[in-house]
Amino acid sequence: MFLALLLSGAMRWDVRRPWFRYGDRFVLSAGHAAPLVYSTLAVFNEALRARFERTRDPRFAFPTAAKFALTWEDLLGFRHRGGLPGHAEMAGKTLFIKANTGPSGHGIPVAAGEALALKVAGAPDIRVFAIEGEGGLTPGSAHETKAISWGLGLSNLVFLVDWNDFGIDERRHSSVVAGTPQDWFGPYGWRVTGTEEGMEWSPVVRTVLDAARGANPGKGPEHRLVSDPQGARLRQVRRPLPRRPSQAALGRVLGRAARVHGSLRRDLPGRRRGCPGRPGRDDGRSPRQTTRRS
Ligand SMILES: Cc1ncc(C[n+]2csc(CCOP(=O)(O)OP(=O)(O)O)c2C)c(N)n1
Repeated sequence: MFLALLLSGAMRWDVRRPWFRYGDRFVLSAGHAAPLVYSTLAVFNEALRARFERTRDPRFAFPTAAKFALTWEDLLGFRHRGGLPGHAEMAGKTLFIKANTGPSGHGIPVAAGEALALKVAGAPDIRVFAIEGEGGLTPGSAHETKAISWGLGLSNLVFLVDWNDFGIDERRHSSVVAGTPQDWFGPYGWRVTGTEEGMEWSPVVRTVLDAARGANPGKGPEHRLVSDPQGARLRQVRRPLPRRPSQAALGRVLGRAARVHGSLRRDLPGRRRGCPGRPGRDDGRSPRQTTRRS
């Protein structure tokens, strides 16, 4: 879903210029998925870097000497002091993410606030895309935001939900998040679209494009204040819960991962203590400033 959003053209953005003023905004409401965003940016940036090295074409060069480009070296500092934080900051190499989100559901009000600010600023064509899991829809603030978004006519807000019936617990999410996306968004006046084939590229791209650019009839000027925010749901095909690995198997996998991680970090040129890719240093602020939690 995240890749479909970035690569389908649904969202206007530029990996080289995350500060791009007229670009669409991205809020990772499912803040726990920060590693997904980090690694995706690293892959894109690596592709750019390789292309530039091959062609020397300035279109593929990082502006500002790659100061804001998150690369694979930065991934090795994930959750290490001074490195990429567990919940992303809108700073340094993660300017792409427009808010620090950690607690489930807390990105929804932020995304709505950003959408409102853009409307008030006279830039309603700039969209705000937020991604959340269905587990993040349970806080009261999510309900209040759904209601006020409709009242404020935030047609520039697109909320993507990875409705996979799965969280961090052993039981299915549907045991606490009953109903469907339509049940959760429809009564609040949101337009709900989606696909059951959440693991298939084409249906997901179609859904994301429809959510971002499909008809939104309530948007006419006469209904400005009550136009429908656009919502999308993406529902993965139901899968059986994965079998829980034994402690021994888990230990083996984690041990192997730690060894690979350790050797990669050791091999980095010019590394002493701490970790590479310090976003805080890059934007001229101390690591303490940039790793502060909200
Ligand atoms: C308020 C709050 N409580 C608990 C957590 C811990 N937590 C991290 S991820 C997660 C499950 C999220 O499930 P879902 O939103 O469905 O996302 P998915 O697992 O599908 O990515 C929980 C409960 C949290 N981040 N915030």
